[in-house]
Amino acid sequence: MSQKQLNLGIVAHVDAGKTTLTERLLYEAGVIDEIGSVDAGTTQTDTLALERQRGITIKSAVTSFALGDVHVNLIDTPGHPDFIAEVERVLSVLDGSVLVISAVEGVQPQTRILMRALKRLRIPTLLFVNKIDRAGADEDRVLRAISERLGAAVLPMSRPGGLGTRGATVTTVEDDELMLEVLAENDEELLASYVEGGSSVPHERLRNELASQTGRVLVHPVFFGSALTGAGVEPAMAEIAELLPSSSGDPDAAPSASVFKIERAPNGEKVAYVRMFSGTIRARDRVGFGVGLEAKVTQIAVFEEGPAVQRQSVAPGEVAKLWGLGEIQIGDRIGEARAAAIRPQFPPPTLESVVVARNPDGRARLRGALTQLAEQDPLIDVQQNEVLNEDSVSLYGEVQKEVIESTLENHYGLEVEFQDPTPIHIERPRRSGDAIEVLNTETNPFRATIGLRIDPAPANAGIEFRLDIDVLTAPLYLYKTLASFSEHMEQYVRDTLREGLHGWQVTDCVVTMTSCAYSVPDGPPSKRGPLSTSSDYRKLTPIVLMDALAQAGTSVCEPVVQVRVEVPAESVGAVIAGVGQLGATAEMESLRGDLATVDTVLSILAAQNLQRELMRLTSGEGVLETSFAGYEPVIGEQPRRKRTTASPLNREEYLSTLAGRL
Ligand SMILES: Nc1nc2c(ncn2[C@@H]2O[C@H](COP(=O)(O)OP(=O)(O)OP(=O)(O)O)[C@@H](O)[C@H]2O)c(=O)[nH]1
Ligand SMILES: [Mg+2]
Repeated sequence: MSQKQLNLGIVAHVDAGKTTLTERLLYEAGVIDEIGSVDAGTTQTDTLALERQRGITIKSAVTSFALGDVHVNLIDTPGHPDFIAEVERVLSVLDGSVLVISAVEGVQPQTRILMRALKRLRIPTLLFVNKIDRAGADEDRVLRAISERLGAAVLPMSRPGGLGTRGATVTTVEDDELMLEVLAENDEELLASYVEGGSSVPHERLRNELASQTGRVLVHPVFFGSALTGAGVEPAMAEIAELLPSSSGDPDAAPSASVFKIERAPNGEKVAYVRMFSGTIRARDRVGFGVGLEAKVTQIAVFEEGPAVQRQSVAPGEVAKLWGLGEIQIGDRIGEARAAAIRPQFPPPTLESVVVARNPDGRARLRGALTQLAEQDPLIDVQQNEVLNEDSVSLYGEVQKEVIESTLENHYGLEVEFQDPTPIHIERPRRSGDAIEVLNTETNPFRATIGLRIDPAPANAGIEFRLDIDVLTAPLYLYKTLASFSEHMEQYVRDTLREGLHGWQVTDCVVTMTSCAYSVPDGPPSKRGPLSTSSDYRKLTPIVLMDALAQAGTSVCEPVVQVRVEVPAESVGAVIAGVGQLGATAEMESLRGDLATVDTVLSILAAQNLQRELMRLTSGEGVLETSFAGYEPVIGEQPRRKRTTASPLNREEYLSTLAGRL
């Protein structure tokens, strides 16, 4: 009898009004009696002290309400690009979303980035055009921008009146003709009716088709409103349950759930937020997750009306907080072997910065604190350099840096200093390379045979691991199944590739295991089993893989951004010359009236330089917009990053650090 569940994300560019809309929805649904405000720091979902001070959302937050017979888990997400990683993880657990667009600021670069991801992941999405009460709100401009810049087929479901005034209102559009026109694009039968004049299509048929096409992400219904005054929110809310598909699953199936958020309880205990896909988890159940890990769930809280409440079990479709899973990580699947590496939807952080504790005894505590932060946000990616005795974190930008800084100060009592951020490079193999270490030979200190080949893969392919060995040679007595052996080997490979020939992450490659053997005792078959242990495979993999990589060679690539500058027409020449001085070429993309746009691709640092120069070149009139455009090989000298671990290429040193660690 599991209830219909709708896991609904609210996403948008920064300041579009997501948190205000969340508050308004909770109020309309009767969950809260009084509306909190972002500006007074009293909302249900911006609960962190830092969020309240700054008036921006930093972490995604879950709340819930009932919409008729559908139970909605609403996830309010941050809009600032520095916190895109939070959105990334939420996307994988959604049944539908509301994309908020400001009627004043309109479609922003971040809106386009989000829409692209929603379409790719096929997440049905309603659009809410917010802030119709603010001066400068414009209906036609926003609708045009949505279809032109978002490339989305839209169907206006409501229409604003008194735009730009506090008293702005919304009327519901009941236009079957318009609905038919939009829906006919994707339906042969409706197209035929449309061509014939269309009067014969019943309203019911159109409504069903609208829900179906919304569910298939072919159409995006658009609502106007003001989260602040409440205008237009009720009609939009009614349609959320009607047009977005809710989910249900088999409560008796094997449990399957996905972890999208980790938090520390006040007592320091780890709390995992999961969305259940199927099955049931009960308090005191043992569950499996990650690579071969298992633990007992000690406590469960489920979102019913507003915040989470303690319960004994969690059913399919529900979102829950689970206690007791000490080693669980964001992105883990419960009850299933680890999900095939999920492709990231958004760009990775491109900068990193060394963090130094000002407190004299701070280093060890700083490490502990950074490790906890990285657990809640895996993209922070802490690098602990034993050789240089320093720690660095990866960063999206200035705001994220400030947030980490104040969190360290307020939660951990640590004053820190960030050194100037530097770009994070990657390495790609240049050619194929292979290597092998054979059991019982002089060069091989471990009890295993491993052969590995590394081949270059296309840009953005990530790392792929394959087994190409005779099943009989795999140490199944250690790993139980071939799949589990493959999963563990893949982990060893990924760990090794974190630092390539020049110290950067190696990516865009396929690694194939070509040879394998384990050690059996000499002499007649005895009761003693084989001698190889999993640690032999774990420790030998880096030696073989780095040998193969050294043969392949790598090219170091730097992050580049697509840059678009909007400048007064008379500055175009100066800007193009300025880009030229940075070693790149620029083109004038368009000229509209007195405003020109100039496009170019630059390294992160060059883009920052251009940003600074722009002030001077355009007398403060220029606007620069950047978006991540991938990695380009560095010409000439290859930048290095100091390794944080001993290089397996230097076998003696590698083995002696391994020995030291034991
Ligand atoms: N006039 C007007 N102001 C609004 C409306 N909705 C939100 N605001 C204001 O816009 C500002 C940002 O609102 P938030 O709800 O924090 O926006 P957000 O999208 O959650 O922002 P982030 O989470 O930081 O990305 C606040 O000052 C709100 O009071 C609206 O409909 N009309
Ligand atoms: Mg917010």
